[in-house]
Amino acid sequence: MTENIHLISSVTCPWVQRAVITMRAKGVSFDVTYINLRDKPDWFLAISPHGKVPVLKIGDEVLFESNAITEYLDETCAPRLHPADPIKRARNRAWTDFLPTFGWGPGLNNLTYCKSRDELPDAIADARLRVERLENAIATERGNDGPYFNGAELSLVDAAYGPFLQRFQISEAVLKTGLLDDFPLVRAWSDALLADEAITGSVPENFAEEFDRNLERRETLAWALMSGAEAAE
Ligand SMILES: N[C@@H](CCC(=O)N[C@@H](CS)C(=O)NCC(=O)O)C(=O)O
Repeated sequence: MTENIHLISSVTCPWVQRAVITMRAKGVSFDVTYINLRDKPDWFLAISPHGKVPVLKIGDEVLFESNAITEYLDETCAPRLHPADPIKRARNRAWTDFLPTFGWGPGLNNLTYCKSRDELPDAIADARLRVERLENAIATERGNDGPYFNGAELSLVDAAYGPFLQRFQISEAVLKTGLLDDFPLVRAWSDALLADEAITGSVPENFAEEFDRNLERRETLAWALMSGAEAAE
C-alpha cells in the first residue's frame, strides 16, 4: 500500500485494537493519533460519521467501523487473514458479526463492567449462553487443533475477539467468575491468544494503566476489588 495510513484511536478501545492487530499481522505501517473520547476534537467529529473510533484515513479517504476497516485491509494487503474457502470465509464473517452480541452487549463486557455483586449472577448466566455458542463454533471450525480460531493461522476472527478476551482476563483476575471453566475450547483459545504477541503487543504502553482508570471511572466491581474498596470473597 503506498498511501499514508493514519489511525484515529483511543487507548483502551477494543474495536481499535482489532484494526491494529490486523495491520500488524499484515506488516502495514501506520501513524496513530489518540483522542480523548470524553472531549472529542472538532477535526475528529468533522471526519467521523458517528463520532466513534476507530477511524482509518488512507490518504484522503476515511474509513470507519472496525469490521469494514479490517475487511478493507484484508482485501488490499497480503497476507489474507480470511480463509481461502468461501464457505469457511462466510462462517468466519458470521462469527465476527456475532461479536457485538458476544463481546460488547450482554456478553463479556457486562461482566467486565459489572457494578456490584448483585449484578454478577445474571451477567454470568448471560455470558455463559454466549460463550457456549462460541465453544460449539470452535468445535465445528477446527476441533482441537489450534491455537487460532481456524487452526494454525491467525484470522480476522482472532483479531476481533482477542481484545475482548484480553479485557475479560483483567477483570476475571479479581471477579473469579470461573466463566470459562466449562468451555475448554474457548479457554484454550483465550489462553493462546493472550499469550500471543499478535494480541498483547497490539495495545499502547499505557494500556493497563488507562484500562484500570476506565474500570474506576465506570465504578465497576472489578475496580472495587482491585483497589481494595471491596473485600474479595
Ligand atoms: N461498531 C463500532 C464500535 C466502535 C466504538 O464503540 N468505539 C467506542 C470506543 S471503544 C467509541 O468511539 N465511543 C465513543 C462514543 O460512542 O461516543 C466499530 O466496530 O468500530
